[in-house]
Amino acid sequence: MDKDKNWLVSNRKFTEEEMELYGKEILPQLPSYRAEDRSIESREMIPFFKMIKWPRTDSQTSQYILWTDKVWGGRITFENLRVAMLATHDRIRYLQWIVEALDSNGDGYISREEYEFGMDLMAAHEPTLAKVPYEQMVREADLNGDGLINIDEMMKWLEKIDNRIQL
Ligand SMILES: [Ca+2]
Ligand SMILES: [Ca+2]
Repeated sequence: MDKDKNWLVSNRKFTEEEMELYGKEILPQLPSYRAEDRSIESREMIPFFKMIKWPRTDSQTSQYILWTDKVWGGRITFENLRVAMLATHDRIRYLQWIVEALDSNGDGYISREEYEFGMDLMAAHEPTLAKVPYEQMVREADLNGDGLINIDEMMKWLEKIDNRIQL
């Protein structure tokens, strides 16, 4: 398997303690650090990963930056970094994090706009992920038949897709 392709999975497991330490000791050293929401500019993930000695390829890092720019408007908070990094070795946890980030208005449902935006991004880092049209996704994912896709339905559908394309 192409290691670079599978950028979500890492052999390294981060612990909560480690992440707390990075949040306290490392993140505030970055020039763009903002104490009120403990955030940094997306590009400073590059020095951050170097400082914590977590080897990332350029394409991995540029996907994190792209995601941060599109989903969070260019800044990543410590909380988002923490959750994403704790999930790097755990595919299901990572999918959960993606789906929650996809629900950008926080109503618990994935709208057409939220879906299309998210699939574009995922397709960018995962070219083999076939772009499934929204209507088809709803047909496959809408388990309770209400015509809407909630977080749980989206998770289950992505898990299925995940198995189908053998990431
Ligand atoms: Ca939503
Ligand atoms: Ca539904």
